[in-house]
Amino acid sequence: MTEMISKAVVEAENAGRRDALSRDYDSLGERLARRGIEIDAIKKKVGSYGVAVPSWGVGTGGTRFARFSGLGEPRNIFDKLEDCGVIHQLTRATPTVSLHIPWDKVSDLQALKEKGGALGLGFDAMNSNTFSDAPGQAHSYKFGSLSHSDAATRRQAVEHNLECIEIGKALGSRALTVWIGDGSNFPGQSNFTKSFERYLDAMKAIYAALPDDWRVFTEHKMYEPAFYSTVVQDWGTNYLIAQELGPKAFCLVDLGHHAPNVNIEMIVARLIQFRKLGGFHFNDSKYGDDDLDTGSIDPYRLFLVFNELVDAEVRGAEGFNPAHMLDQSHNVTDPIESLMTSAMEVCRAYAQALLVDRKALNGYQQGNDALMASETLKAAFRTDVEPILAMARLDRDGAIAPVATYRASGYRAKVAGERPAVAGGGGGIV
Ligand SMILES: [Mn+2]
Repeated sequence: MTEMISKAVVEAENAGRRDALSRDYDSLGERLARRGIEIDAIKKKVGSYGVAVPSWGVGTGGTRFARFSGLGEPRNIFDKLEDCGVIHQLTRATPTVSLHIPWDKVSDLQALKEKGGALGLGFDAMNSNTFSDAPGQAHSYKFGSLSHSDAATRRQAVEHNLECIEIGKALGSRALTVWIGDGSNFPGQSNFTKSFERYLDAMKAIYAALPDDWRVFTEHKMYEPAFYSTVVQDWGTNYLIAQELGPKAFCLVDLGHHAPNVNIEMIVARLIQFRKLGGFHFNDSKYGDDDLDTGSIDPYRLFLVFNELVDAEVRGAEGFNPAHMLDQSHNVTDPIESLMTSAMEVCRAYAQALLVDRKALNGYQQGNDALMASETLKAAFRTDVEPILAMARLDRDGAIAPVATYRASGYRAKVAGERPAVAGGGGGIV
């Protein structure tokens, strides 16, 4: 196993924090025991939890106005995997990487697979890109891709997705995520019905090429790059797509792809109920996109989403097996630090949701005791579960304090010396 951060640094950083953590863990364990909760059982569940890192997330993101490069940015997918290796080594919460084609396209897939294996990383869902033009492609996606009015352009977009499946098969992936930027900027520019029909026809061709043990996730987004109408704009449209395609098709919920104040946790519950929740892109937003780090704005909403997931897990909801991925843009932070804290925020929401007294909650719901139902959720959310998360990391040779350990390691300065700045390279927001 290749360790990106020297074990000596991790051990030295942990040594100074170990005793305090041990006392904090025991103290929390005592308080949870009073609530009838066994802390080691929660730690075990948190320790086995994983969220995928998007390969594009380790590069610095930007807006349509500008992108301000960071130091030592990864030059290619091999560099990206090394950065992902750092994130997983210190947090022990990100065992897989989600690739993006063509940004991560390489000629030697075996070498890529071996690199992942050496870093202890597997490959999560493949992501296709028909929202921008690759150099030299025959037909432009300026006016759409899978729903384009021109059949040859649609065919090109379908074939790109088939290529993503082939690459994923070679790497051991088991899913394809499709997000398109198709839509319109003017009333009348496109026919809503015809464009959705064309999209469904194209997706059916992709679906037909899926291996038996694969799933396809379609991702909705309310607006941008098209600002008047978007072909796959909301969870209702997304559900229709999954229904039309068949049993291997599921809806992917990107938390930032909804209007402000939309009740995302209820959407999650609906999709679980009708066995079409495929997975998540975790992030946070202040307005209407996936620009901000997971849990940075509204950690309570993240908790409420996980409350629905744990509810489904506990009752053994049929067909419940969502894929968990991060998808966010890092414009002003070191992407490795943002992804580590975001992975930990997801783990935190999961741990808090595991603490919900579901029997009591059910009683309050049955008895229409709105205040106590809310307080039952709040009691779980207010619990500082950090000792559980830190102990779960320590048990698996991770860092008690990942960001401090990362800074102490000097990793960013080291790669800044090895990786000359490059232009482009693909990044931003999906
Ligand atoms: Mn996304």
